[in-house]
Amino acid sequence: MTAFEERLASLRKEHEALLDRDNVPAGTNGVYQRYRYPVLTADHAPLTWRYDLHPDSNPYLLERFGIHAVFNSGAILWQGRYLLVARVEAADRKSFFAVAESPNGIDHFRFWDRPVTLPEWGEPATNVYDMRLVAHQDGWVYGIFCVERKDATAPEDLSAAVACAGVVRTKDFLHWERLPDIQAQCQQRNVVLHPEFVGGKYALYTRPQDGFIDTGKGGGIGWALTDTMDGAVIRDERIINERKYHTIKELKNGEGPAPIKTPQGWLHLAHGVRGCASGLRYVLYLYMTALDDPARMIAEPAGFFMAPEGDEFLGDVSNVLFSNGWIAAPDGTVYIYYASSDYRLHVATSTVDRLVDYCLHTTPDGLRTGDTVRRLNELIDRNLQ
Ligand code: M1P
Repeated sequence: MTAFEERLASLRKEHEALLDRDNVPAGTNGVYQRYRYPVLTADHAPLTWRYDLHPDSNPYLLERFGIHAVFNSGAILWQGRYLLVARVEAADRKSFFAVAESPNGIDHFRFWDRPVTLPEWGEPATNVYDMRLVAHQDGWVYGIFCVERKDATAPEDLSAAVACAGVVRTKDFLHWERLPDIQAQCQQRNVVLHPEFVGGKYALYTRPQDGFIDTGKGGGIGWALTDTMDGAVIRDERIINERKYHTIKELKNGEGPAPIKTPQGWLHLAHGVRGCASGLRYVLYLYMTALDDPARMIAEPAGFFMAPEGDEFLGDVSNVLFSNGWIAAPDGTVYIYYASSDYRLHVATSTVDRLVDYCLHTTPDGLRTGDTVRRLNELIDRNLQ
């Protein structure tokens, strides 16, 4: 065996061992179950993406294409298969989308042979990321994602960028039809399509923002109706989930995946961001809205639902949990795909019943320390009776 063949055999063995590894339940707090291993990392990327596998052109079998991170993923249960459309970040900082598939939702995820070749619309994007997948009542699976382009009005500021929502739709995850970017009055990220028509229109969760990073006057998660997704426009946007002083979403928030329909209401997963001495802290929270009016809040537990733990704290953008994908399986299990620190993707499992119970029976944020102590004393009183 040549040195090249030996190295290739060892790379293949290591890679297969990673892809074949069973996941193991880790800590649970009763509401959800974490797992020991991330479901997708840069190391899960196929060897054919990273190496030139020809001894004549790559005699040392060096990596020729750096894959740096795999994180924020859309998710869907499709013909019995758990599909993720992951944000894959190359060493050159550009993200792209790639489909990975698992038979059970918690391990053995494998990328399909090729990444998604996204059709362009308008000026070609500098970057794309964070696709929310939704099987809409109209029969299409939509993917809405952030499109980033250089801010042409500030050519001297190399960080100035503009975010808007790109739209694709598919029926097989192989062929993607690009629709026009969603038109809005301001920058938009974290735009999510509601799975059902509302009053005969498409409904969007939005996140208005004055700048590329800062939301500025953008007050939180918004709601807007549009006649079509083929040239969607955000016009009469109203805030349905506000950010507030001294909460986990003081600085900004954003809808996660599309909400899950439950008998008690629409169940939402979102991220909340606050500033602290170490930078921005991203946590996940849940809230619920009414079945007959998905824009009307009916429950919002105080504080975070999930926050970074252990290794999750560290990555390219530390202290971040972010989710744009979850799957509610027919047996009631919910698979929550969350990324840590913009670097790797994990799964946590729960059930619709538990998540609804958590939402409906955890008291809301009273916005003052006195109210927090009052709520705590009420619980202690009940327990000491
Ligand atoms: O770096 C944390 C997250 O920052 C952005 O989200 P938001 O606009 O809500 O702050 C996105 O770039 C997201 O991909 C990233 O994980």
